[in-house]
Amino acid sequence: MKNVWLGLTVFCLFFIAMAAPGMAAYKAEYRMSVVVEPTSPWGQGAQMFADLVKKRTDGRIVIKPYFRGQLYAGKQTNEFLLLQQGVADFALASTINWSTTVKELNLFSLPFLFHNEYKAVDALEAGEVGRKIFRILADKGAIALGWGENGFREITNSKRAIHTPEDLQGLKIRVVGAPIFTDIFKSLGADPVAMNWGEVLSALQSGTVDGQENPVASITIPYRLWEVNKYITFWHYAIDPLIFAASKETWDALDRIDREIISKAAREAASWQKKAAREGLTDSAAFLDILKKNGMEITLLTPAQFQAFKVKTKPVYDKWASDIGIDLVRAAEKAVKSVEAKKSRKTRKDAR
Ligand code: X2X
Repeated sequence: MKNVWLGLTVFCLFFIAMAAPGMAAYKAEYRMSVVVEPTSPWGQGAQMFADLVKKRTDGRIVIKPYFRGQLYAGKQTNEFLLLQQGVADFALASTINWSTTVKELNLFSLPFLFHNEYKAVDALEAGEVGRKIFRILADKGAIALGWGENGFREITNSKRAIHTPEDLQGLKIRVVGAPIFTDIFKSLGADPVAMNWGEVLSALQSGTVDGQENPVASITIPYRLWEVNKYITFWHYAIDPLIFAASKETWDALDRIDREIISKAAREAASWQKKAAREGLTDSAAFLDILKKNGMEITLLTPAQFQAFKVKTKPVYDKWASDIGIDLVRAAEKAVKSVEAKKSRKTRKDAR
């Protein structure tokens, strides 16, 4: 009997010793970086992820979203560094804000590449391109857990309706501090001003800038941009995917079961978040109504008008394509073509 007790005690001590390093490494609070307010689908997706993790780990892991970019103190393009350094444990981040550190992410900002083809975006994220991007992120210190979305970025301004590149001449347009955006707006004859999101509303109010570009469901509506900008043009010129991610440092200190719980919660929150961001897409009447009721003047481009913007920005596209990596760009172009081909086959079939 004595030997049995001794054996059990040794076994328990061994077990505690094995478990202790992992347990000891757990933090009382895990910090999650979010650029925007809690009220947008982006913010709500982050909160949903945090809530699911807390519930399913029985409170072992408490993730606190720090909204409005509180963790990076001003410079949103520094967000990836926070994950690399473990200052942020998690993030639900725009690919744009990380694109200055991870150049391949500029793929999604290539002007007019996706042009409203959400299915091509989904196919890319779920396929080899998505996996390659996740591997690149892991090599740089961030474990990607799922794709969310900010949405297609549409342009608003306070001066005039934009139908052609000429309408953009001389307009001061706020852009994120990622150089591809400065290149795009310069090529269109506008005057791009790089600025952090936290400063944009007051800059629009004071007239320091005339306009900005952001998705409707995630930004224009929750931030009530009609209070500062009367005109909006739907031109779907860039898609802005979001990525749920963990700092590698944080990830490595979690045990296997908790990692699985977190991965599953991220996938669920990502799929909810993406759907919410796409709700009532661009041309949906209900959606346009919200903007109209609030006094916005809406411009929808004809295919020929759209083409004029595409032609003007082609040199920027080509310049950035080689920087991003031609294989990634060709794969994206192929995905878009295949979605377009399917669509036109369907249109022909329906017309018969
Ligand atoms: O700064 C922006 O425009 C925003 C909120 O969309 C991003 O974080 C990329």
